[in-house]
Amino acid sequence: MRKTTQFRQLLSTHRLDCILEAHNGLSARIVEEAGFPGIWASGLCLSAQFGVRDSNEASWTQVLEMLEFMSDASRIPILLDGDTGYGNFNNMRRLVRKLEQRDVAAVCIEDKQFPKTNSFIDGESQPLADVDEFCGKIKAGKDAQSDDEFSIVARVEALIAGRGMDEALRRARAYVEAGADAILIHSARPTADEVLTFRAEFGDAAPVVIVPTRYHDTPTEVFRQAGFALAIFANHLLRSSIVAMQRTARVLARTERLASVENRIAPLSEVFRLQGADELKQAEDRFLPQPGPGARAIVLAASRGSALGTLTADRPKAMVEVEGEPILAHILHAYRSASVRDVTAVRGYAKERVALNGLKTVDNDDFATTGELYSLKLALEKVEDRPEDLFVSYGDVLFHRGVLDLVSAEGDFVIPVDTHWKEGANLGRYADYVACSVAPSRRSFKKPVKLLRAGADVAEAERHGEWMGLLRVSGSALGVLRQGVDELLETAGERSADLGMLFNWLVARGEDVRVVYTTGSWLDIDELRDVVEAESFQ
Ligand code: SPV
Ligand code: MG
Repeated sequence: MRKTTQFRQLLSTHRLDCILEAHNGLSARIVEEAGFPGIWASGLCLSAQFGVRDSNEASWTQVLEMLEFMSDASRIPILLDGDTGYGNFNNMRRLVRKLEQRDVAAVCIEDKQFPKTNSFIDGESQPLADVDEFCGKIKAGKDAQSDDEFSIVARVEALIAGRGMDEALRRARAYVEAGADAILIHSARPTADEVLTFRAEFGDAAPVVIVPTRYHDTPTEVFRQAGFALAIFANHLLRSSIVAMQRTARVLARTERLASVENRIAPLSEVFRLQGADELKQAEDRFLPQPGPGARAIVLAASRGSALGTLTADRPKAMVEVEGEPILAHILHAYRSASVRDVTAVRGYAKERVALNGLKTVDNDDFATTGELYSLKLALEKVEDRPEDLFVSYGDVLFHRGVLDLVSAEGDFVIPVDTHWKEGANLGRYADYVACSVAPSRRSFKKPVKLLRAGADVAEAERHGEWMGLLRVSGSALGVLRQGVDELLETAGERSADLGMLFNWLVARGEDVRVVYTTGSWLDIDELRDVVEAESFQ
C-alpha cells in the first residue's frame, strides 16, 4: 500500500493512532521497528539534531535531504512538520512536489509567520498568519499534489497565541473549507481541557490531530474516547538520546575507560543490523563476481626472535611493529594485494598476541622444542588438497607483492633467489644459500634455472644466491610436499628439520625446484638494525 494511503487510513479510522517523532534515517527505522504506524518528522528535532534552533535556521532543502534518508529507511508513512511551508503559497507548492518525489505521505503547516519559532518558546508573542493568506497556501498545496492521497494537515496555533477557542474554531473551519485533510490543534497547557473542548465543539468536519507534549499526564485513552484521529509523540526519541549521550560522554570523560560504558550502549552488531548490513551481504553474494577459493599461504611465525631483545619480550618477532603495523600485517597486505586471501599463521611464542583481522591461525604449542617443518606440518593438516597454489613464507620476512608474481613462473616448486647474496654475507649473518643449474647472468632469465642444493653450508664458490624465504607449491604437488615434511621430521627430527632440508630432499627425489633470480624487494628481519631498515622498506 502507498505511504500516502497508509497515512490517510491513520487519519480516517475512528480508532486513535499514535505516531512518534524521528529526525534521521536511524531513528525512523527505530520508530518503525517499535511498531508505530507512522513517523512525525519533527521540525524541533530535525533542527536540534543539526544543533540549531527551531526557527527555520536549517534550510528547507536541508530538511528535505534528511527526509530522503528517513523515507528510504522506513516503510511507514512520514508526516513532515513543514513549519509555515517555508514561505508563501508558491514555496508551499514546490514543497509538496518535492515531498511527493521523496515518498513523504503528508505535510503539516502551521498558521504562523516565517521565520517561526517553537510554540513552547514565548508562544503568546508569535504573530499568527492571516487566515486568507493561510487558506491560499493550503489550496496551493492541494493543487500541487499529484497523488490524490497526499495529505495536508493544517495546524491551528490560536490557543498557543492566546487568541481563544472561538478564534481557533473559526480558523480550523476556514482551513477545512480551503481543503485541509485534517486539523492539528496545538495547546501548551498542562492539561487536556483546551483540546478536549475544541474536539467537542469542532465536531467531525475533519480528523483532529493533537500533540500532547505538555499535557502528557492525560491517559491516551481519554483522547481515544474523545474521538481524536492522531496523537503525535513529538520529541521523545531526541530527548531520550540526549540523556543517553550526555551520560556516556560524562562517564567517558571522567573514567577514560571504554569498559565503563560498554555494557550500557548498543553493541556494534546492533548498529550494523539497523543499517541493514545483512542485506548488503546478500546482495554482494548475488551481484559481485564470486572469487574462487584461490591460492593460500602459510606463514611460519612461531618463534620469538630473541635477537630483537626487549622488542620481543611480550610478542613474537612477527608482531613487532614496523611503520606502525606488525610485520605480519605487512606480510598479510602483500598476500592480499596478490589476491591470496586465505592466510594461516603458525603461532607459538606469545601466541595470544598473534591476531589480525582475517588471519587464520594454527598453534604450535611445542614451538620451543620444534622447528620450521614441524610448524609447517601442523599448518598443512589444515590445508585442503585442491588445485590452487600454496605459498609458504616466514613471519619475519617482508617482501613486495611483485615477488609473488615472480614465483608464479611455471613449476611445482618455485623459489625466489636474491643474487646479491654477498651483502648479507658481509654482514656475517645466517643465510640459506643456493647452488643452481645456471649461474645468474643477463641471459639466465631465458633458461629454466633449477635448484641443486640449499643451505647455510653451500660453499662460497658454489653460491649463486640467497633464498628469499618464500616458496610456491602448486596444488598438484601438495602430496609430495606433505611426504617430504613427514619423512624429514622422522629422519632429521622435529627440532632440526627446516625448509632448506626440504628443498634438498625434493632435489634428491628428482623434483624440479625452479629458481627465479631477482634482487632486493625483500627483507629478512633478524636483528634490531633490520627493524630500523624495515621502516624504509617500501
Ligand atoms: C515539532 O515537533 O517541531 C512541533 C511540535 O512542531 S512542537 O514542538 O510542540 O511545536
Ligand atoms: Mg515544529
